[in-house]
Amino acid sequence: MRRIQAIETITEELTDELVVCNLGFPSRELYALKDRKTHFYMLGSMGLASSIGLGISLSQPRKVVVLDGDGSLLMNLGSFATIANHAHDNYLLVVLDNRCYGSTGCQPTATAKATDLAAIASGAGLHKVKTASTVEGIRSGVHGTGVLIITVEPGNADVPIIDCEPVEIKNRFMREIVSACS
Ligand SMILES: Cc1ncc(C[n+]2csc(CCOP(=O)(O)OP(=O)(O)O)c2C)c(N)n1
Ligand SMILES: [Mg+2]
Repeated sequence: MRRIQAIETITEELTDELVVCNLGFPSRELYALKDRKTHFYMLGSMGLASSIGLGISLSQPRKVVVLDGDGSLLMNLGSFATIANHAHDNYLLVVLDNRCYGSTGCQPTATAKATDLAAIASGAGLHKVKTASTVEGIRSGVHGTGVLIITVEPGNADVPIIDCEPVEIKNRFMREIVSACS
């Protein structure tokens, strides 16, 4: 399955959850498939989606779903330990593992060879770690919490760049959180 099909399956299952999406093509694919005010598209900071999503989940009650990449998560592996020790039951980290830095030319990441993200997550203390590689697995997994690692094929969809200004992405997302809390 290609990453865009995994993202499409996830969007079909989600309703009003807050979504923080990894930079590059994953955000572009999500935006092209389905744009919502509840989506926060990362436009620059590789590796920080899981941490930003965790902070949001701790500050309000709504469920937060993070769509991260293998390469980005590998840049911030300590995030697993922070999630294991601090996340509440409203946080799901989805890792779209295409075994490469897909957005910048598909140079192989460590998961292409020896590194097992699910084992690292468990070792960091996370009890709810699932893996999926099918549409059905994604459909059920995305309703859980903890970590869901989805194996996808390399390849980016032919989708345009996001035509919403970064400040507007931030502002509308913040308004969405505030209105849900008030
Ligand atoms: C700190 C930092 N290093 C490098 C980049 C350039 N960069 C943007 S996206 C990307 C690849 C991301 O790979 P991954 O997280 O696996 O997501 P994928 O595109 O494969 O879905 C890279 C290297 C960046 N934005 N920030
Ligand atoms: Mg990747």
